Amino acid sequence: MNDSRSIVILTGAGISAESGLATFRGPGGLWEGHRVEDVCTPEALAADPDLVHRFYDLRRGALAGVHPNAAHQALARLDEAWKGDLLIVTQNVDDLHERAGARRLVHMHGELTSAFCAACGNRVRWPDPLPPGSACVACHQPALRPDIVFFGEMPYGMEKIEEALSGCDLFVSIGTSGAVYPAAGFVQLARSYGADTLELNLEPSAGSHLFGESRFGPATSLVPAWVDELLK
Ligand code: BV8
Repeated sequence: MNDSRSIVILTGAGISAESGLATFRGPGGLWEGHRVEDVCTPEALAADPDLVHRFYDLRRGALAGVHPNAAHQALARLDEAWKGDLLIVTQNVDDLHERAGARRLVHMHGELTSAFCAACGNRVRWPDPLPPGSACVACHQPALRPDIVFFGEMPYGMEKIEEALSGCDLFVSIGTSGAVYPAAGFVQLARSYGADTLELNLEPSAGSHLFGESRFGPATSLVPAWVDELLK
């Protein structure tokens, strides 16, 4: 594949698993026994703000103790070296892609290290615990919430993502179960535009049958090998 061609890469919790961050739907994937679908909703936030804020405080607090792994580092190396268009679309809310050096990156489900004001829409970097009712730095309302896209909310960057998908020659999905939309539908969109499609995952996912090629194994071995292939 010559390096003027355009690549879109979708990542999910599986790319951060070997850094020590639990996935959602795998063994041990429940957060304190909660299914992410039950905690990650506007209704849960309204009904039990302490639970939802604590769920995200726990995960934000875990970031200091984990580091990017060889898969994150390989994607950052590709981002640096690739002369064609390239976009990493992550469903993950951890900061491991950027800590590995990735630049052409979109967090479509939000970020743990950001807070969002439900009153005025202001976004602010927030690396610390975020108690319910924290005051917004812009409008001073006690309306800061985790800057996370909950179920039923519109993912971030969809225009940019759809534009990248419409022009890509290769769509690669790494470490995602294909359980959550619209991310799980990107492979069909890419195929409809004539892109080649590749899945790198620990085991077959809900969408494996939609990919031109699937490779199964841990991301820290599959992703560096794939990037080496691409850059040689
Ligand atoms: C929306 C927040 C519309 C952050 C998350 C169409 C059909 C059906 C349902 C819907 C649909 N369209 C919309 C929906 C509803 C819903 C949805 O998809 N529901 C599902 C459950 C059926 N979607 C939404 O609500 C989305 N919003 O569509 O809005 C709209 C339109 C107009 C106006 C307003 C709204 C919003 C979805 C975002 C929800 N937020 N999380 C957080 O808390 O982290 S979702 C959550 O699941 C995470 O973001 C996570 O990223 C995502 C997907 O999970 P994965 O990343 O895939 O992780 P998982 O554990 O599932 O799988 C890990 C994989 O890794 C496995 O395959 C495993 O084998 C592999 N693996 C493990 N170890 C390794 C590995 N691979 C490699 N190496 C390893 N070592």
